[in-house]
Amino acid sequence: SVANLVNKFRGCLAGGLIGDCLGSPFEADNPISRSVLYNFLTKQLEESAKMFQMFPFTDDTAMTKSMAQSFIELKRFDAKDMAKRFSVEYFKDPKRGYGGNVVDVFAALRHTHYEYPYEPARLQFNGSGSYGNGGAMRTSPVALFGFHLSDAELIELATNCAKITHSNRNGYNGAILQCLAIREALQTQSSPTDHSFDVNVYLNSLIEKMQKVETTICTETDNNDSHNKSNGVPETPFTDKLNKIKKIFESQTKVNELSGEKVAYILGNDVSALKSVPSAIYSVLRGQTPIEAFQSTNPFVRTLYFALSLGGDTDTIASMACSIAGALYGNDLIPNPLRKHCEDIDLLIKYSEDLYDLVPNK
Ligand code: F2R
Ligand code: MG
Ligand code: MG
Ligand code: MG
Repeated sequence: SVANLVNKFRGCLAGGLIGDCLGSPFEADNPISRSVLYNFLTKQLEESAKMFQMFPFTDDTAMTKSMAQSFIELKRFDAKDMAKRFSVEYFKDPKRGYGGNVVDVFAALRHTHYEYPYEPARLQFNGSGSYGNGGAMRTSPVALFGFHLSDAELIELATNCAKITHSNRNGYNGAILQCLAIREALQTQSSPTDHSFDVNVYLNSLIEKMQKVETTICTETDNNDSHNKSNGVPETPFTDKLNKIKKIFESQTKVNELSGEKVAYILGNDVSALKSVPSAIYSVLRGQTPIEAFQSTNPFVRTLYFALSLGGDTDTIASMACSIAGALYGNDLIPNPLRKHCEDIDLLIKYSEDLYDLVPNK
């Protein structure tokens, strides 16, 4: 059993919201200005602010909320229900910064009355499917609802949830990795005194699981075999990136040397899942040790700072990083001022508690 699991559930959804709301003002800044970021985050951390500026959430959280609602109301996974919630939410409130092409999926889902929830996504990009990070960015409710599942069951659930919009192998595998990273964080007990945990144990577990995911032979329903294999050997791009991260973390000197800009160059910072999920995971691990450019003793704050410092798809990378960090450290470590800046924080906390209530045999 995990100590204070409900606190970790709350931290996961609160963290994801904070990363999205505080990251979206910088989305597409590439590179991001150090001084602007320093001043911004310093300001959002002020305890005694007269007024807390409210930052709206974007598509990342809109879709996370739909996922959570579907699990909470049905107490099971239903692809049609989830597809309908995504689509209805989009048409109700379309100006949330959705991806350029996923909106066609929402239109096609509505047009076909959600009868074939996987069809529109399969047809995207001439049948190759989206490899955007939209499946990964909304996956936290899967890790919470599926907390008690076996790896194989959790992976299947994450895949089926992602494929409603993202049928490209790298699109749904990114969602699987993000989901596994959150579940691993929920199961990891960081030190009650200095919040440390074993980075190597954490990474090795993810590498072992992703290796299995990426080397498993694809079924005929996968529509992008050309991406999967070269010379009969399955490609393992996510596993390769995790191994790159592992190599960097073998030397603390190397870790200290790498600025956000350099990490963005090595791992990526764009809207594709492959060039954002590993960067989010890196940011969480980077949060374990001090950051010269932003002095904070709080590893959640350091994670947020580093994720934003990558630039590019900041709302999504920070949201994914902070949902993992929140799952690791728990809600109590998240500074109160940060949450006060976020639209719908109380609702996300409520959803995390509702999802916790659904976990059997706690
Ligand atoms: N859309 C954005 N940000 C840019 C604009 C918003 C900004 N606030 C502004 O207005 O200035 N952010 C959101 O989108 C990302 C998630 O996107 P998702 O859900 O994966 O969408 P989509 O459309 O499926 O994919 C995104 C783009 O990736 C490229 N792409 C994907 N698969 C492709 C393929 N097989 N071949 C070629 N290109 C592919 C396309 O350019 C898609 O438009 C998050 O950042 C979220 O915050
Ligand atoms: Mg967004
Ligand atoms: Mg698609
Ligand atoms: Mg984004």
